[in-house]
Amino acid sequence: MQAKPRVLVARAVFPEVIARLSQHLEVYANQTDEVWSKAMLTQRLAGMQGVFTTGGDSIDQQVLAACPALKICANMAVGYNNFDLAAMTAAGVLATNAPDVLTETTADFGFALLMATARRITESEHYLRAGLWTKWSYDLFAGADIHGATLGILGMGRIGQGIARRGAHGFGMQVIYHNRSQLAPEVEAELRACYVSKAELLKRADHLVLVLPYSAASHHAIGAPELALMKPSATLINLARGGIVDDAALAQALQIKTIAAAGLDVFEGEPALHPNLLKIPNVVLTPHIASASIPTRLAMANLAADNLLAFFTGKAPLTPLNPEVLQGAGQSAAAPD
Ligand code: 8YV
Repeated sequence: MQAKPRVLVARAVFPEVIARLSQHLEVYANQTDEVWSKAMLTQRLAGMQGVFTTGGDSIDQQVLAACPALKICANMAVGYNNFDLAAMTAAGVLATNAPDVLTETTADFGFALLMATARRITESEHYLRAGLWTKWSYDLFAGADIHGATLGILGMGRIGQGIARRGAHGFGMQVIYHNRSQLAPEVEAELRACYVSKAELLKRADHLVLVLPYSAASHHAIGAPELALMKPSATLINLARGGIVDDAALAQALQIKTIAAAGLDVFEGEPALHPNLLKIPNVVLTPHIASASIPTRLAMANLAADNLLAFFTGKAPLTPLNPEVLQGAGQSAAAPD
């Protein structure tokens, strides 16, 4: 009998997902959820044909060179900046991600973070818990309105569109966006969204939500010069990736009130945070949980597992990022002797 393909699951996941994978694959799980350095991951990947990764597990040229048996990397994330996709394609390694299943949950969270930030929810709760609330005042934690305001969206993919829909249809917001490419007129009409230049977006938005993918091109897309263009009353929400915002420049802008407030779910160098962000009150900080509803995280894990199972049972993976490597997939999926 042919040996089952060996697959490493780099981080702890739902036990039922490990059980599903184990029906067809020899699974090396990390259910104690140790966070491995790249060297440790590389060591554990030796002899593995597949890997189940999360957004923090980097698969680059070095890892690929050290793990020639590797045939597929299935990311439990829609973002895949942890993959060197060109190097994977060159090495004939299939990459898959986990799109769609998290869109609505992430868009919900974008709104939650926007509302918490604009209406100063966490700041006021900290004040109350600290026993500082002694009287009602006309301007106590008075913030910005959401209904009727101008919602700016930078990056108009699936999640951006989910946020636009909520803003336009749920809160009567005027939606403006900037993206690499303009949406089709019928999509713009449905979303009631208007395409503008990046500079106009920065100048006009009352609330600016970042939902663009991270790449060398989007590194520090929001830094001191961009923040300076924004309204002093504006809020900035980063749901996308750390590194898109220059966190040091943002902390400074929040301190001197270049903008009013920010809500951040992702950080440069996370889980570490720029220390200045922890010192200022007008920022809502959450630990990369935008997709973290239980059904959605389960759906993301199952989609990554489905990709692995499809690949190793000779079926078409559901969400390939470099489908060109599937030419000759029959031999790619073969288990070792
Ligand atoms: C994940 C995310 O929670 O899907 C993404 O790109 O950022 C999050 O939904 C995280 O990357 C874990 O894999």
